[in-house]
Amino acid sequence: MLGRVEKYLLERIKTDGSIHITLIDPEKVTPPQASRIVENSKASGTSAIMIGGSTFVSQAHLDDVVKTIKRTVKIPTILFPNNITGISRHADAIWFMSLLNSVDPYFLIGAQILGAPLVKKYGLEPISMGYVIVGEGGTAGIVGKAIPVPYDKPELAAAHGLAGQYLGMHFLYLEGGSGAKAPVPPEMIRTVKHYIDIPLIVGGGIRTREQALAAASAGADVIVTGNIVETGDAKRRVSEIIEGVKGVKS
Ligand code: 1GP
Repeated sequence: MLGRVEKYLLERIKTDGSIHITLIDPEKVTPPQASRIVENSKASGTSAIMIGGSTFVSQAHLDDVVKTIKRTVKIPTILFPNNITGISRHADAIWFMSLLNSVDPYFLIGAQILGAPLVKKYGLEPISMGYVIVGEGGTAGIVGKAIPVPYDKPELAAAHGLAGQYLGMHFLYLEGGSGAKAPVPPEMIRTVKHYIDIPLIVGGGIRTREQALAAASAGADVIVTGNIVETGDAKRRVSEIIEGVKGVKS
């Protein structure tokens, strides 16, 4: 049976075509800053809030950020953990994810084994997701000991995605790395989308309406942006991106 947040995401995708999710990196913001960002993003039409970063954040700070976000907006909060330290009891759901192109079993299944009892104990909704790091990979690629799939090898990314789907994962995330110089190319998105039947999430380096539109038109069901919400004119840029994503049926 599907959980509440997963059902909500699938319904939003069905109705809107492609949707946007705002990523908050708890390492980079104070709770009041997080509150301001999510308020603006919600007003611009973002569908959910993801919370996670690539390095370490204290449990107390993560809890504070999640609690503040929950108080500010009513859309779902989904943890995006890089390790077991990314779990907070205050969120609605957690991407229960495996880094499919990691060479370290810890990021394939080790952290998940350690974290699963906590997910159960906290009553978080686990949403199964295959995570593939592509292109330059950024900090996530280094921390997760991934062998990133080069941007000019779309069929290799598709093979990772298909393997994730056949293993029973419900979503696939193509990650270009936070702050990537170039976002995941539309050609790679198109190829992966052609092979898989599960919803496709794309993020990393998306900064403009055109880039978001290109990703959505190529088949991304969910566009994630993190970095741009931390810039000065975040409100305008996020609403432009959401505008670009809206109504694109892949
Ligand atoms: C990173 O894909 C996300 O995990 C978002 O990337 O911060 O570059 O938007 P940006």
